[in-house]
Amino acid sequence: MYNLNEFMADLEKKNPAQPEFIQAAKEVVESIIDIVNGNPVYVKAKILERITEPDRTISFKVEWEDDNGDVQVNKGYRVQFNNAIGPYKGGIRFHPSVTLGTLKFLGFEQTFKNSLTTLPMGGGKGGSDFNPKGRSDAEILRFCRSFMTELQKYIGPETDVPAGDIGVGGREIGYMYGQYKRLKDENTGVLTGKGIKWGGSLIRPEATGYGAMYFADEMVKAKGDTMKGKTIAVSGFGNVAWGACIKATELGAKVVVISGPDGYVYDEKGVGTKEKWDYMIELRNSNKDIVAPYAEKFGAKFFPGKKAWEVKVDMACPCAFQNELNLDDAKKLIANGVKYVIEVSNMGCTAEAVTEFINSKIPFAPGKAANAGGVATSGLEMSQNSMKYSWSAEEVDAKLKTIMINIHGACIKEGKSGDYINYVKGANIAGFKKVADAMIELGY
Ligand code: 2IT
Repeated sequence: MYNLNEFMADLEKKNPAQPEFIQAAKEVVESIIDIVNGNPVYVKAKILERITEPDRTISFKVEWEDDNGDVQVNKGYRVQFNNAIGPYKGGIRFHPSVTLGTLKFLGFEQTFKNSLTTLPMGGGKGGSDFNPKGRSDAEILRFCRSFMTELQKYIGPETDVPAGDIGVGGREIGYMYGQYKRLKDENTGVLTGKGIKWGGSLIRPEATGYGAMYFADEMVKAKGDTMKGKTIAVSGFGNVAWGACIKATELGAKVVVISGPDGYVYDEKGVGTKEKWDYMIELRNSNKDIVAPYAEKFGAKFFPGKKAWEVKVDMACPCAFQNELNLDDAKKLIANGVKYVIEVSNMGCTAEAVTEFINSKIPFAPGKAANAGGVATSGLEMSQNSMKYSWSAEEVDAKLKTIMINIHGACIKEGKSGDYINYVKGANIAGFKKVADAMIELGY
């Protein structure tokens, strides 16, 4: 039988100085420990020790030359967390905050998220402490080439299929895939999030945000409510926030707050138009501040240095970074009458914030359920690559929607108690069971 505190103390001792990994593991272990203790097969199989230990962590050196001719050295990683149900699958993050501990948290989360998609994908994550901000196109190209020269030794279409994440979009996937093809002479689609002309899937760029709003729509319906007229606050201005704003608007809701590192804007006319997003993407691509120029151009109110969570809205959607929404933010949102919280970034809320939402009976969707549409559509890209075929946007979108509805159903099945759906518990139990059962059936 497992004891939560003893197990967590031991895990922390084995993984020192990795607070994000411990946070992610604790949330899952808390949700599943009763199920594990109630099943002697899980206990005998030492399933908790096995599921919290990555299969493999790979660390390598990335050397490249900047535009001044100076040599630069970065750290590169790939964490191959668990391949019980399919090839390792998960994004690559380029951000100065990236450490092995960050990627272990993300790879661990990815394992359960990928299980929830119903597609055969294991969990992995990779990245580098390289900071792409302010770098020229030529520097990005040289960095990506060098990163892939090393990474290609460890990945393959049946082994490990990386994709994008923060700091890695279509351009970076292109440069990395180009180098992979140069070295291997293969057209196996080993990365997802590829360009549409060279093996990518329609809908992949918008899939994470679209999927999150399909999930939100299900949450709202489960309360006998509707998305129509709901006001939403969103943080972030990448592909994920963009997809969420567009789909939320299509569903009849209104995104009134959008935030970036320089503060947030309150735009009572709504953020979700193509013209507004094209402008934000133009600013982002030229490495400029986004929120202040947006406010000026579209006559919205700008709140410099403030977080999006102080505004009265019906729905809060963190779409930027881990732990971006803390206990104080949660209390402000609740005091202002927030009705739903959809975590679209990976572990976007601190553990204390999540507990506050759940104790206040606010429907709260964890990232591993709400943002699973991104990797699910990566799975659909893999299917299309294997078939040497491509589906229409409508076909991919319909499959994505069905997957999100099914994930919501799984959360209800495992997380509903009385009239409250605990989506954290539901997602963790549903994601865990499939991986754990597969591990047991496969032996060790
Ligand atoms: O966090 C995520 O699920 C992603 N960054 C997408 C991973 C993928 O393989 O598409």
